[in-house]
Amino acid sequence: MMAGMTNFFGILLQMCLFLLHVNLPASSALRIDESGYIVYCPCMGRFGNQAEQFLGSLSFAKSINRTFVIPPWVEYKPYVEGSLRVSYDTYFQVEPLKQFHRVITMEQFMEKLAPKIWPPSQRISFCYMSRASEGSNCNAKEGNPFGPFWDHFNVDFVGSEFHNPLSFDITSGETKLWKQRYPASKYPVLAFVGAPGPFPATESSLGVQRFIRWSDKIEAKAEKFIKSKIPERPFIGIHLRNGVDWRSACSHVKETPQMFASAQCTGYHNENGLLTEEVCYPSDSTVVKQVKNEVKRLNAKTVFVATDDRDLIKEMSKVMKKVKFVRAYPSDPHLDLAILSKADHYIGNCVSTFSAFAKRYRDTLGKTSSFWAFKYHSDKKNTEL
Ligand code: GFB
Repeated sequence: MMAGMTNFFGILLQMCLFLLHVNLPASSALRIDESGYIVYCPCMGRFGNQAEQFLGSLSFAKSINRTFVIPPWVEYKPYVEGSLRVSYDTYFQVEPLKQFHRVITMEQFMEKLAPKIWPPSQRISFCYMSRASEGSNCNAKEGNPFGPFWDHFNVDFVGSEFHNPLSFDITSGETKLWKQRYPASKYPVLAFVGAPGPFPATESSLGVQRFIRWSDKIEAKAEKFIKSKIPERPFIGIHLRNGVDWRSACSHVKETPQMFASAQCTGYHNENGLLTEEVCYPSDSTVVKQVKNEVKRLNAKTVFVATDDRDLIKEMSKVMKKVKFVRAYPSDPHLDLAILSKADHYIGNCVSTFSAFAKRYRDTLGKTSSFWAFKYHSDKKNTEL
């Protein structure tokens, strides 16, 4: 009797262990990639800027065949000193990225792999050239958000490596040179001071956007908002980038044919049209007129407004009395972007990288977008409209 019971419990235990094994999270079975890893701090700009460089950085990791360590987003909160780090999967899914290339989150990498393949004594920071005013050093931890970023993961660097003249341009044929100069056997981890991807994103990396998908949480939040606040469709989503920082940035437009994300409307060689101050900072009357035209064209019932500052809802309501204008409170950049990416039509700011994220996301869904005040060359048809 006793022996039978022991046997029974033994089998039960084995079954439990088997089930436990089957359900083990992927992280516990992490294999070391002999081709090496790329780690970096997204230390430049806010969300839109970091997203631009994310595209190029992931493309770069793929081109030199190293696993891409997905950094957290660096965020800044009003009236809060320093910076925050928000893990990638707070806003986006990790799984779709794996269809493009081998990836691991930085949190997992630091916890599970760094102790084995990147011990403290081997932590070298990579930069193009010295960033020190005196001596020769990447100074990877100097200033905010640099220091707090690496401190968050308990990383200190014991040396610097200047990778010039090698660049991150994946179209330049330097890929082979990176592999020759930094073989994974000697340099398992390339830890860059900043993103190893250009700003703004180049044409060659735009396709990566297809693999950047909202997390279930953000999706659900956006759907809930649309269901409760936008019951009547079609709805137009608009992005108004009109804070003081933007006004001052736009005053530099006359000095340059391209600025920030402007290639999304002008084309990379201004082949579609010209960048003007009005494109960068459209007047209120331009915004009202353009929204009115689109509302009429689409017979839109609702306009969703995302903005960093003035929503112009009062001004628009005056001339579109039957249209409902809505905005999400409290301000939530990712919720705004997710709603914009679901609108039936979108009007964005051509120069803003924040605007560009919504435009790229929509492109992957086959949805139409247009830009404030942008005039296409007469021989170019706006195929998006
Ligand atoms: O994302 P971002 O680099 O885009 O910076 P730009 C703009 C930030 O402003 C966003 C907030 O990350 C948000 O935090 N923001 C902008 C918004 N629009 C909205 C909105 O509609 N809703 C909400 N909730 N927040 C450039 C930077 O900003 O601005 C440059 O790229 C420079 O580095 C320049 O600082 C002045 O490209 O628009």
